[in-house]
Amino acid sequence: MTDESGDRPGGRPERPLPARRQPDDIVPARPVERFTAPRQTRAIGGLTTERAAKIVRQSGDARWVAFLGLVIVALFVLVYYFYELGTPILNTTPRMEAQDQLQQVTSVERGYNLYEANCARCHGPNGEGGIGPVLNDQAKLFQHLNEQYIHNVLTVGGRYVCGNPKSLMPVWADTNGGPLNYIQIDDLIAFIRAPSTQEYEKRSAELNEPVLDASGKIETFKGWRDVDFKPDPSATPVPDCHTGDVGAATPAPAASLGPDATVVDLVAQGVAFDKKELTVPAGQAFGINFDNQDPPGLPHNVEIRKEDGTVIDDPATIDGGVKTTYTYDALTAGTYTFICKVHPIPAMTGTLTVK
Ligand code: HEC
Ligand SMILES: [Cu+2]
Repeated sequence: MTDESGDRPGGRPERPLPARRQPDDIVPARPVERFTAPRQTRAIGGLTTERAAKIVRQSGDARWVAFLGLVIVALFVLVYYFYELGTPILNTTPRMEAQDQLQQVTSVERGYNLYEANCARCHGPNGEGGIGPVLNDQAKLFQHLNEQYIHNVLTVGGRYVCGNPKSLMPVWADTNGGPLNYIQIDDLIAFIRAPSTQEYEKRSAELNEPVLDASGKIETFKGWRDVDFKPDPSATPVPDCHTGDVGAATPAPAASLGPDATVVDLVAQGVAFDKKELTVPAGQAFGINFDNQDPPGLPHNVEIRKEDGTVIDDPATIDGGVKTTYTYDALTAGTYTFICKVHPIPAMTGTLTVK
Protein backbone atom coordinates (compact mmCIF):
# COMPACT_ATOMS: atom_id res chain seq x y z
CA MET A 1 0.00 0.00 0.00
CA THR A 2 1.49 3.25 -1.05
CA ASP A 3 0.53 6.81 -0.31
CA GLU A 4 -0.90 7.24 -3.72
CA SER A 5 -2.97 4.12 -3.65
CA GLY A 6 -6.18 5.97 -2.81
CA ASP A 7 -7.78 2.83 -1.43
CA ARG A 8 -9.67 4.71 1.25
CA PRO A 9 -13.37 4.56 0.54
CA GLY A 10 -14.82 7.68 -0.92
CA GLY A 11 -11.80 9.75 -0.41
CA ARG A 12 -8.96 11.17 -2.25
CA PRO A 13 -5.64 9.85 -1.20
CA GLU A 14 -4.40 11.55 1.95
CA ARG A 15 -0.99 12.97 1.57
CA PRO A 16 1.44 12.81 4.42
CA LEU A 17 3.29 15.96 5.28
CA PRO A 18 5.45 17.35 3.95
CA ALA A 19 3.55 17.25 0.73
CA ARG A 20 5.54 15.85 -2.03
CA ARG A 21 6.32 18.52 -4.51
CA GLN A 22 4.70 18.28 -7.85
CA PRO A 23 6.66 19.55 -10.76
CA ASP A 24 4.16 22.39 -11.24
CA ASP A 25 4.83 23.53 -7.66
CA ILE A 26 8.25 24.66 -8.54
CA VAL A 27 8.12 28.39 -8.68
CA PRO A 28 9.11 29.51 -12.10
CA ALA A 29 11.91 32.01 -12.36
CA ARG A 30 9.70 34.89 -13.23
CA PRO A 31 8.83 37.91 -11.11
CA VAL A 32 6.51 36.84 -8.32
CA GLU A 33 3.16 38.46 -8.25
CA ARG A 34 2.95 40.81 -5.24
CA PHE A 35 0.91 39.79 -2.20
CA THR A 36 0.32 36.25 -3.27
CA ALA A 37 1.31 33.32 -1.16
CA PRO A 38 3.17 30.42 -2.67
CA ARG A 39 0.89 28.01 -4.29
CA GLN A 40 1.16 25.21 -1.77
CA THR A 41 -0.27 27.41 1.00
CA ARG A 42 -3.23 28.26 -1.07
CA ALA A 43 -3.93 24.75 -2.09
CA ILE A 44 -5.37 22.52 0.58
CA GLY A 45 -6.36 20.38 -2.22
CA GLY A 46 -4.49 17.43 -0.78
CA LEU A 47 -6.73 17.25 2.32
CA THR A 48 -10.08 15.69 2.82
CA THR A 49 -12.78 18.18 3.76
CA GLU A 50 -13.14 16.49 7.19
CA ARG A 51 -9.49 16.79 7.78
CA ALA A 52 -9.40 20.40 6.68
CA ALA A 53 -12.35 21.19 8.92
CA LYS A 54 -10.64 19.45 11.82
CA ILE A 55 -7.51 21.46 11.32
CA VAL A 56 -9.51 24.65 11.28
CA ARG A 57 -11.38 23.59 14.40
CA GLN A 58 -8.19 22.59 16.15
CA SER A 59 -6.49 25.83 15.41
CA GLY A 60 -9.60 27.58 16.70
CA ASP A 61 -9.32 25.59 19.93
CA ALA A 62 -5.66 26.48 20.22
CA ARG A 63 -6.51 30.13 19.87
CA TRP A 64 -9.11 29.80 22.58
CA VAL A 65 -6.61 28.21 24.89
CA ALA A 66 -4.12 30.95 24.17
CA PHE A 67 -6.75 33.58 24.77
CA LEU A 68 -7.84 32.03 28.06
CA GLY A 69 -4.20 31.77 29.12
CA LEU A 70 -3.77 35.43 28.38
CA VAL A 71 -6.90 36.31 30.30
CA ILE A 72 -5.64 34.35 33.29
CA VAL A 73 -2.28 36.08 33.20
CA ALA A 74 -3.92 39.48 32.84
CA LEU A 75 -6.26 38.81 35.75
CA PHE A 76 -3.39 37.57 37.88
CA VAL A 77 -1.38 40.70 37.16
CA LEU A 78 -4.36 42.84 38.05
CA VAL A 79 -5.12 41.00 41.28
CA TYR A 80 -1.47 40.95 42.27
CA TYR A 81 -1.18 44.64 41.54
CA PHE A 82 -3.93 45.43 44.02
CA TYR A 83 -2.65 42.88 46.50
CA GLU A 84 0.71 44.58 46.44
CA LEU A 85 -0.46 48.19 46.43
CA GLY A 86 -3.80 47.97 48.19
CA THR A 87 -7.25 48.12 46.62
CA PRO A 88 -8.83 51.54 46.32
CA ILE A 89 -12.40 50.42 47.06
CA LEU A 90 -11.95 47.70 49.68
CA ASN A 91 -9.31 49.81 51.34
CA THR A 92 -6.96 46.95 52.09
CA THR A 93 -3.47 47.64 53.35
CA PRO A 94 -0.75 47.31 50.74
CA ARG A 95 1.21 44.14 51.30
CA MET A 96 4.55 45.89 51.82
CA GLU A 97 3.07 48.21 54.39
CA ALA A 98 1.37 45.33 56.15
CA GLN A 99 4.65 43.47 56.18
CA ASP A 100 6.45 46.52 57.53
CA GLN A 101 3.82 46.93 60.18
CA LEU A 102 4.09 43.30 61.17
CA GLN A 103 7.83 43.54 61.42
CA GLN A 104 7.65 46.69 63.50
CA VAL A 105 5.23 44.99 65.88
CA THR A 106 7.44 41.95 66.22
CA SER A 107 10.43 44.14 66.80
CA VAL A 108 8.67 46.17 69.51
CA GLU A 109 7.45 42.99 71.21
CA ARG A 110 10.94 41.56 71.31
CA GLY A 111 12.31 44.92 72.42
CA TYR A 112 9.90 44.90 75.34
CA ASN A 113 11.33 41.66 76.66
CA LEU A 114 14.88 42.85 76.16
CA TYR A 115 14.09 46.06 77.98
CA GLU A 116 12.42 44.36 80.94
CA ALA A 117 15.30 41.91 81.20
CA ASN A 118 18.18 44.35 80.85
CA CYS A 119 17.19 47.95 81.33
CA ALA A 120 14.18 48.07 83.68
CA ARG A 121 16.26 47.68 86.83
CA CYS A 122 17.92 51.05 86.19
CA HIS A 123 15.47 52.92 83.98
CA GLY A 124 12.27 51.59 85.58
CA PRO A 125 9.83 49.03 84.14
CA ASN A 126 8.05 51.83 82.30
CA GLY A 127 11.04 54.01 81.59
CA GLU A 128 10.15 56.25 84.51
CA GLY A 129 13.79 56.40 85.61
CA GLY A 130 15.60 55.25 88.71
CA ILE A 131 19.33 54.73 88.85
CA GLY A 132 19.33 55.76 85.21
CA PRO A 133 17.56 58.76 83.71
CA VAL A 134 13.89 58.74 82.77
CA LEU A 135 13.32 57.49 79.23
CA ASN A 136 9.56 57.69 78.79
CA ASP A 137 9.47 61.47 78.85
CA GLN A 138 7.71 63.01 75.82
CA ALA A 139 10.14 65.92 75.55
CA LYS A 140 12.98 63.40 75.39
CA LEU A 141 11.23 61.02 73.04
CA PHE A 142 10.31 63.84 70.69
CA GLN A 143 13.82 64.52 69.52
CA HIS A 144 16.50 63.68 72.04
CA LEU A 145 15.96 59.92 72.20
CA ASN A 146 16.13 59.41 68.47
CA GLU A 147 17.21 56.19 66.83
CA GLN A 148 20.69 57.44 66.18
CA TYR A 149 21.25 58.62 69.73
CA ILE A 150 19.94 55.50 71.44
CA HIS A 151 21.98 53.42 69.07
CA ASN A 152 25.02 55.43 69.99
CA VAL A 153 24.40 55.18 73.75
CA LEU A 154 23.91 51.43 73.56
CA THR A 155 26.98 50.99 71.41
CA VAL A 156 29.51 53.03 73.33
CA GLY A 157 27.85 53.19 76.74
CA GLY A 158 27.21 56.14 79.04
CA ARG A 159 30.89 56.52 79.60
CA TYR A 160 31.44 58.13 76.21
CA VAL A 161 28.06 59.63 75.50
CA CYS A 162 27.80 61.29 78.90
CA GLY A 163 31.48 61.99 79.38
CA ASN A 164 31.20 60.29 82.71
CA PRO A 165 34.02 57.84 83.38
CA LYS A 166 32.04 56.28 86.19
CA SER A 167 28.82 56.04 84.23
CA LEU A 168 26.64 53.18 85.32
CA MET A 169 25.21 52.87 81.84
CA PRO A 170 27.02 49.89 80.37
CA VAL A 171 28.00 49.15 76.79
CA TRP A 172 25.37 46.86 75.27
CA ALA A 173 26.46 46.25 71.69
CA ASP A 174 28.38 43.05 71.13
CA THR A 175 30.62 44.95 68.73
CA ASN A 176 32.06 46.62 71.85
CA GLY A 177 31.97 43.66 74.15
CA GLY A 178 28.37 44.05 75.28
CA PRO A 179 25.80 41.25 75.38
CA LEU A 180 23.34 42.36 72.66
CA ASN A 181 23.58 41.92 68.91
CA TYR A 182 22.53 44.54 66.40
CA ILE A 183 19.07 43.08 65.91
CA GLN A 184 18.43 43.21 69.64
CA ILE A 185 19.64 46.81 69.71
CA ASP A 186 17.23 47.66 66.89
CA ASP A 187 14.43 45.91 68.76
CA LEU A 188 15.20 47.97 71.86
CA ILE A 189 15.14 51.18 69.84
CA ALA A 190 11.83 50.14 68.28
CA PHE A 191 10.44 49.49 71.74
CA ILE A 192 11.63 52.77 73.28
CA ARG A 193 10.23 54.72 70.34
CA ALA A 194 6.99 52.74 70.00
CA PRO A 195 3.89 54.94 69.70
CA SER A 196 1.46 55.06 72.61
CA THR A 197 -1.44 54.73 70.18
CA GLN A 198 -0.62 51.11 69.52
CA GLU A 199 -1.16 48.12 71.74
CA TYR A 200 1.32 45.28 71.66
CA GLU A 201 1.17 41.77 73.04
CA LYS A 202 3.52 40.54 75.68
CA ARG A 203 5.19 37.41 74.43
CA SER A 204 7.29 34.94 76.23
CA ALA A 205 10.92 35.46 75.29
CA GLU A 206 11.55 31.73 74.89
CA LEU A 207 8.40 30.51 73.16
CA ASN A 208 7.33 33.74 71.48
CA GLU A 209 3.78 32.89 72.55
CA PRO A 210 1.46 35.50 74.00
CA VAL A 211 1.59 35.78 77.77
CA LEU A 212 -1.79 35.24 79.40
CA ASP A 213 -2.92 36.89 82.60
CA ALA A 214 -4.83 35.10 85.36
CA SER A 215 -8.15 35.40 83.52
CA GLY A 216 -6.70 33.92 80.35
CA LYS A 217 -6.53 37.18 78.43
CA ILE A 218 -3.43 38.13 76.47
CA GLU A 219 -1.38 40.67 78.37
CA THR A 220 -0.61 43.79 76.40
CA PHE A 221 1.46 46.90 76.69
CA LYS A 222 1.54 50.24 74.92
CA GLY A 223 4.39 52.26 73.52
CA TRP A 224 5.63 55.34 75.33
CA ARG A 225 5.78 57.92 72.62
CA ASP A 226 2.87 60.27 72.14
CA VAL A 227 2.92 60.83 68.39
CA ASP A 228 1.07 64.12 68.69
CA PHE A 229 3.43 65.63 71.22
CA LYS A 230 4.83 69.04 70.33
CA PRO A 231 7.39 70.55 72.64
CA ASP A 232 6.90 73.96 74.16
CA PRO A 233 8.54 76.28 71.60
CA SER A 234 10.58 77.97 74.31
CA ALA A 235 11.88 74.68 75.69
CA THR A 236 15.60 74.10 75.36
CA PRO A 237 16.68 70.88 73.69
CA VAL A 238 17.17 68.08 76.17
CA PRO A 239 20.85 67.61 76.92
CA ASP A 240 22.36 64.14 76.74
CA CYS A 241 22.06 61.98 79.83
CA HIS A 242 19.83 64.53 81.45
CA THR A 243 18.51 63.18 84.73
CA GLY A 244 16.18 65.88 86.03
CA ASP A 245 12.94 67.28 84.69
CA VAL A 246 12.96 67.85 81.01
CA GLY A 247 11.18 70.11 78.63
CA ALA A 248 11.32 73.00 81.07
CA ALA A 249 11.64 76.43 79.55
CA THR A 250 14.98 78.20 79.69
CA PRO A 251 16.10 78.90 83.25
CA ALA A 252 14.15 81.75 84.78
CA PRO A 253 16.24 84.84 85.48
CA ALA A 254 17.82 84.53 88.89
CA ALA A 255 15.83 86.03 91.73
CA SER A 256 17.66 89.06 92.88
CA LEU A 257 19.79 88.65 95.94
CA GLY A 258 20.25 91.32 98.57
CA PRO A 259 23.06 93.77 97.82
CA ASP A 260 25.25 92.30 100.53
CA ALA A 261 24.55 88.68 99.63
CA THR A 262 27.50 86.44 98.98
CA VAL A 263 27.98 85.46 95.37
CA VAL A 264 30.85 83.14 94.54
CA ASP A 265 32.27 82.40 91.12
CA LEU A 266 32.47 78.95 89.59
CA VAL A 267 33.64 77.98 86.13
CA ALA A 268 33.02 74.71 84.35
CA GLN A 269 35.47 73.77 81.68
CA GLY A 270 36.48 70.43 80.21
CA VAL A 271 33.69 68.73 82.18
CA ALA A 272 35.30 69.89 85.43
CA PHE A 273 34.71 72.67 87.97
CA ASP A 274 37.60 75.08 88.49
CA LYS A 275 37.06 74.98 92.28
CA LYS A 276 36.60 72.08 94.63
CA GLU A 277 35.84 74.21 97.70
CA LEU A 278 33.29 76.97 98.11
CA THR A 279 32.39 78.75 101.30
CA VAL A 280 29.20 80.75 101.96
CA PRO A 281 27.71 82.21 105.14
CA ALA A 282 25.07 80.29 107.07
CA GLY A 283 21.49 81.53 107.32
CA GLN A 284 21.66 83.72 104.21
CA ALA A 285 20.56 83.24 100.65
CA PHE A 286 23.60 83.15 98.39
CA GLY A 287 24.47 82.93 94.75
CA ILE A 288 26.90 81.22 92.43
CA ASN A 289 28.03 83.01 89.31
CA PHE A 290 28.27 80.03 87.07
CA ASP A 291 30.14 80.18 83.79
CA ASN A 292 29.90 77.14 81.54
CA GLN A 293 32.90 77.46 79.27
CA ASP A 294 32.41 74.13 77.63
CA PRO A 295 31.21 74.04 74.01
CA PRO A 296 27.47 74.21 73.31
CA GLY A 297 25.87 70.82 73.75
CA LEU A 298 27.67 70.22 77.04
CA PRO A 299 25.28 71.43 79.71
CA HIS A 300 26.11 71.62 83.40
CA ASN A 301 24.48 72.84 86.56
CA VAL A 302 25.42 73.26 90.20
CA GLU A 303 23.23 71.19 92.43
CA ILE A 304 23.48 71.37 96.22
CA ARG A 305 23.21 68.12 98.13
CA LYS A 306 23.41 67.18 101.75
CA GLU A 307 26.25 64.93 102.74
CA ASP A 308 23.91 61.95 102.68
CA GLY A 309 23.09 62.70 99.07
CA THR A 310 19.67 64.33 99.52
CA VAL A 311 19.22 67.00 96.88
CA ILE A 312 18.47 70.42 98.35
CA ASP A 313 18.58 72.61 95.33
CA ASP A 314 18.59 71.46 91.75
CA PRO A 315 18.72 74.43 89.37
CA ALA A 316 18.21 74.05 85.64
CA THR A 317 21.25 73.24 83.57
CA ILE A 318 22.83 75.83 81.32
CA ASP A 319 24.32 74.96 78.00
CA GLY A 320 27.98 75.29 77.09
CA GLY A 321 28.95 78.90 76.42
CA VAL A 322 26.30 80.28 78.78
CA LYS A 323 26.69 82.17 82.09
CA THR A 324 24.12 82.51 84.81
CA THR A 325 23.78 83.39 88.46
CA TYR A 326 22.16 80.63 90.43
CA THR A 327 20.52 81.68 93.67
CA TYR A 328 20.11 79.33 96.57
CA ASP A 329 18.06 79.51 99.73
CA ALA A 330 19.76 80.00 103.06
CA LEU A 331 21.42 76.90 104.49
CA THR A 332 22.22 75.95 108.04
CA ALA A 333 25.89 75.68 108.95
CA GLY A 334 27.52 72.48 107.87
CA THR A 335 29.19 70.75 104.97
CA TYR A 336 27.38 70.17 101.72
CA THR A 337 28.22 68.90 98.28
CA PHE A 338 27.94 70.91 95.11
CA ILE A 339 27.75 68.79 92.02
CA CYS A 340 26.78 68.87 88.37
CA LYS A 341 23.75 66.65 88.03
CA VAL A 342 24.55 65.89 84.42
CA HIS A 343 28.06 64.76 85.30
CA PRO A 344 28.10 63.49 88.88
CA ILE A 345 31.79 62.72 88.61
CA PRO A 346 34.64 63.71 90.94
CA ALA A 347 35.76 66.46 88.56
CA MET A 348 32.33 68.06 88.84
CA THR A 349 31.88 67.56 92.55
CA GLY A 350 33.05 69.90 95.30
CA THR A 351 32.53 70.71 98.94
CA LEU A 352 30.36 73.63 100.00
CA THR A 353 31.12 74.83 103.47
CA VAL A 354 28.40 76.86 105.14
CA LYS A 355 29.49 78.70 108.30
C1 HEC B 1 23.15 49.71 85.75
C2 HEC B 1 22.15 50.65 85.43
C3 HEC B 1 21.72 50.80 83.97
C4 HEC B 1 21.28 49.83 83.12
C5 HEC B 1 21.14 48.33 83.38
C6 HEC B 1 20.93 50.49 81.89
N1 HEC B 1 21.17 51.83 82.00
FE1 HEC B 1 20.83 53.22 80.58
N2 HEC B 1 21.65 54.62 81.74
C7 HEC B 1 22.07 54.45 83.05
C8 HEC B 1 22.61 55.69 83.56
C9 HEC B 1 23.16 55.91 84.94
C10 HEC B 1 22.49 56.62 82.52
C11 HEC B 1 22.96 58.09 82.51
C12 HEC B 1 24.31 58.10 81.97
C13 HEC B 1 25.33 58.69 82.86
O1 HEC B 1 24.99 59.43 83.79
O2 HEC B 1 26.49 58.36 82.65
C14 HEC B 1 21.89 55.92 81.41
C15 HEC B 1 21.60 56.52 80.18
C16 HEC B 1 20.86 55.92 79.19
C17 HEC B 1 20.39 56.59 78.03
C18 HEC B 1 20.59 58.03 77.69
C19 HEC B 1 19.48 58.80 78.32
C20 HEC B 1 19.48 60.25 77.99
O3 HEC B 1 18.52 60.90 78.37
O4 HEC B 1 20.40 60.76 77.36
C21 HEC B 1 19.69 55.67 77.32
C22 HEC B 1 18.97 55.88 76.00
C23 HEC B 1 19.74 54.43 78.03
N3 HEC B 1 20.46 54.61 79.18
C24 HEC B 1 19.15 53.27 77.61
C25 HEC B 1 19.32 52.05 78.25
C26 HEC B 1 18.85 50.80 77.72
C27 HEC B 1 18.08 50.62 76.42
C28 HEC B 1 19.23 49.85 78.60
C29 HEC B 1 19.02 48.35 78.50
C30 HEC B 1 19.63 47.68 77.39
C31 HEC B 1 19.92 50.50 79.69
N4 HEC B 1 19.96 51.84 79.44
C32 HEC B 1 20.39 49.85 80.79
C33 HEC B 1 22.02 53.28 83.77
C34 HEC B 1 21.65 52.05 83.25
CU1 LIG C 1 28.34 68.85 84.05
